[in-house]
Amino acid sequence: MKKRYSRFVVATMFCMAVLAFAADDGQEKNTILHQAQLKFDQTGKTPTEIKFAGAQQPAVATFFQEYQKYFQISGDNQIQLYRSSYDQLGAHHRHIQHYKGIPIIGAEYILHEKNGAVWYANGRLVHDLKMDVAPVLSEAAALQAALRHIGAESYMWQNEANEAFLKRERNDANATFYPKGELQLTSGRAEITAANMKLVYRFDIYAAKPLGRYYVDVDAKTGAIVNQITRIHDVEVNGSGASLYNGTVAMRVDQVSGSSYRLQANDNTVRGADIRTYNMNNGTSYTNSTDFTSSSATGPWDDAGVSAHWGAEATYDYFFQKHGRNSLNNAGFTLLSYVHANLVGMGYPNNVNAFWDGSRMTYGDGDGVNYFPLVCLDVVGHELTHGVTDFSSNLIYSYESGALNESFSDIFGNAVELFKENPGQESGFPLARWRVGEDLTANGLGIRNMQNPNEFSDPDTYQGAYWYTGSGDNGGVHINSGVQNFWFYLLVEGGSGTNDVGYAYNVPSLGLTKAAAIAYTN
Ligand SMILES: [Ca+2]
Ligand SMILES: [Ca+2]
Ligand SMILES: [Ca+2]
Ligand SMILES: [Zn+2]
Repeated sequence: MKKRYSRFVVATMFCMAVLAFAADDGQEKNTILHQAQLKFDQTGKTPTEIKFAGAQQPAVATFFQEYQKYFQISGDNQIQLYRSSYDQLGAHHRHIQHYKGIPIIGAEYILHEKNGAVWYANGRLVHDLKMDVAPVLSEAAALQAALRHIGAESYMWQNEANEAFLKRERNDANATFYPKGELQLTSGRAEITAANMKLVYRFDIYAAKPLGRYYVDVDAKTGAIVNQITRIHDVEVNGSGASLYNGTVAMRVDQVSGSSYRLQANDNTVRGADIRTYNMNNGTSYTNSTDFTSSSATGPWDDAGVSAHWGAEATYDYFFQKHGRNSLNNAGFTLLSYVHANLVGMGYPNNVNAFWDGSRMTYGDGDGVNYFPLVCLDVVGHELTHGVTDFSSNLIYSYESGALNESFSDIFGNAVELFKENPGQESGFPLARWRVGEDLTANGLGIRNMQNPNEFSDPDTYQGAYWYTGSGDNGGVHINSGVQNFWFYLLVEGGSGTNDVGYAYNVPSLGLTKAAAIAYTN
């Protein structure tokens, strides 16, 4: 088989070609890969792409058995699924190869699945690997080699405040910056081939002075440095700043240089998503927006910028800690906020608005008299929840589905606010907190009231008083939202009465956590 196979290499190197081998050496087994189109890497031995015809598509569960049979991969190799994502093309299952239980950096294969079958697969695995994977060096000795190599004056884990911050933010008493060595196989910067593989300890080393962050791969046999991957562009530190509505708040910021910081966090050490906040400088252009900068991680910062940045962090934390959701799409969607937008210049009647456009949040500054910048916690949470709703349901933004969409944003916007401002509390919240946007209005009344929607001429009863049937406001999405808003208030705080259509109700208080869990899974 090998001989005939090599004749095909030239034909398959740069284009897809159908391979149709006959078994001729007794070794080869019948597999569905015979009917597939394969494209090979430069060695001509490992397939970088495999395409299956309609009737000959394997199941995800059997793909690697077929692959193993076809290429006669030894049983020392295992394939592990580590992430699946879903979009309009179907499912994409990302796998990493392990050899004798140790992951091989960069040896990945992605199975693209539609209707339960794999129609296309791509990536690169390592064939014919034969090596001993018992380390000679201890992890501690390897770490000493890595630290000698970096040679920093001090490291993040040596500072108690940094360690305490990480434990608090991760809600994990064992969280630490102290590097843990992971045994991995890597070819360093060379091609991913069996001949180039080395057994290494990989350390994530975060230096405090001079600031820098690196993956350092130390040869587990010899102690030599195999690779250093700098993460210098992602030097994130603990900062703080004066917010507009919540006093001084803690947040993650990005150190651009020794004396320049900005409102970004892209290193994913504390949160599983990047969070970036930009200044539109009262303009209308996203591309002309600038970083919010400061000469110190602790400010001074633009206070509206701080509120938007910290609010995005708080919303991320709420959905992650309370609902196990990793950002808007549950897959680390980057949270982009644009503050000080000139909404009038963008076609709005005034600057009293904030919106989610499917990709980012945009915040206006209010009118400076009755309305302040729209970056208070329940409004930030409201806008970001539109993103969550976009990714998890098809609540069309008009009429009743739109009113539910709006209401979910009010519900989780206020849940973020209560989670952050009254940590651990389940009920008995200040009535003012059940308003929406109370912090951004000069009179403190906000723009809606979940506890008493009627105050703003919004209904609290389905088809009750103030129920809106017109076509304005996309069919009353910010009006009829009052019904579900009041439902949520009742679930959290409890209450009794008779609704507008004559039904008597008596609802016990479930508390915020249970009520939010019900709303989240609705
Ligand atoms: Ca990142
Ligand atoms: Ca509120
Ligand atoms: Ca009523
Ligand atoms: Zn909204």
